[in-house]
Amino acid sequence: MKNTRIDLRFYFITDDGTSGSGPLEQAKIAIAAGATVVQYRNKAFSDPDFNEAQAIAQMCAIHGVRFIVNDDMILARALGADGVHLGQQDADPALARQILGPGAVVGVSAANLEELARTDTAPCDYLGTGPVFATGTKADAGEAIGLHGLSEVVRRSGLPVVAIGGIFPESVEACMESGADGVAVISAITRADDPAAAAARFAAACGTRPRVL
Ligand code: 3NM
Repeated sequence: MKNTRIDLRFYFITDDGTSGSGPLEQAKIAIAAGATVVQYRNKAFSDPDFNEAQAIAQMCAIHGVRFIVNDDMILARALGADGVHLGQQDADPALARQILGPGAVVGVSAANLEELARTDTAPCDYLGTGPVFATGTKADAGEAIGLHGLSEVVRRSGLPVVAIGGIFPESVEACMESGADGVAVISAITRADDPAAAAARFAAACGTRPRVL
């Protein structure tokens, strides 16, 4: 089975670039606010991070939040994650599907229509596209595609689409109106003066409900 149903509305991604709170604290804030997905993204992953990643996985399981690991299928399996998110330079989606099995969530990034055309979307459950707006969080993110670019990818992909890159609570409605099923966010929460308040504004814009942790 493919195209596992996943509620993409409020897709939080952990930030490994902040000097303040770490991924666990960030994930707690997002889950409490009403995130529907947490992606563990740690490009500088090292052994001591495993316990932290596991704690996030457990928190997601308890609260019915989908837990996705960026790039690393071995880590995803070790953590009992719901699935993986793959960039264009990462493993092939078909391989991920084969390794993780029919019930896993497999997501893939395609920055724009050109990348989408090169992507094997058949084994995937959803597509991440962007940056929709300018972002300082990912150095190699490329040019922003804007809302028009987002709507074109939505129209062509045939998959649920999550918009990523430079998204703030104020831009959620426009992304949804452009056909996105959800928004993925890092810095507008993790680098906000008040991350919990920022996460609550995302939840309100995405139509999700807060949880008691
Ligand atoms: N991927 P922020 S943009 C992780 O375009 C990531 O594929 C992107 O962070 C892509 O919400 C991005 O801080 C960073 O802009 C998103």
